Amino acid sequence: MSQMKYKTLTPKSDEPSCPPQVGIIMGSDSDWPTLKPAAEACTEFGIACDVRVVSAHRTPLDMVRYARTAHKREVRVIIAGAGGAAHLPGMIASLTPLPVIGVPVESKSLQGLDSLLSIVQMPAGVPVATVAIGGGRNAGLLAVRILCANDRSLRLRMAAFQTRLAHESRGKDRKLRTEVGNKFQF
Ligand code: RP5
Repeated sequence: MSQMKYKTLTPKSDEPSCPPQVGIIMGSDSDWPTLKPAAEACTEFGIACDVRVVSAHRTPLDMVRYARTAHKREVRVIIAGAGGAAHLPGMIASLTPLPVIGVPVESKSLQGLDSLLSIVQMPAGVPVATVAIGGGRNAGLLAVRILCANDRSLRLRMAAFQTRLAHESRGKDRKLRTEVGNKFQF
């Protein structure tokens, strides 16, 4: 089982510290390896996040308190990861006005298909933006994009990130073409 190394991730920068804008919660500390890339993605963009274990089944009252107070603590996006029955993201979405991103955690018996279906099949009126099974990094990047809507400087950083991603992809294209060349042309 993983160890939670820190409760709040703060960006390494000279910017004045501000309350965490992204709340990252998970059903158990065994979910942390899946959610850690979300925290790292936020940190890459200078977004502080609050990291908590809050269980829909084991600590339901803590879950309610967390969801009801997150927006008052200036959290703007909640990332919720869970595995198996995976009720946490949906229950949080039913209690908060904030956008919720659900991360299905890979389970031992069903490889995360149970988590995915549980998180993604929300009733109309209570949305959860669900990423892929194990998609912690994309959850973090999506949280950053949501914050981009009201933050020009963050938007510029996201655009620079996308340019870098494209550059890396073209590098892979060049490398593959160099290695494989026209071996497969007849
Ligand atoms: C879920 O049960 C958690 O989100 C976790 O993915 C799964 C197993 O939890 P542990 O038994 O590892 O605490 O609630």
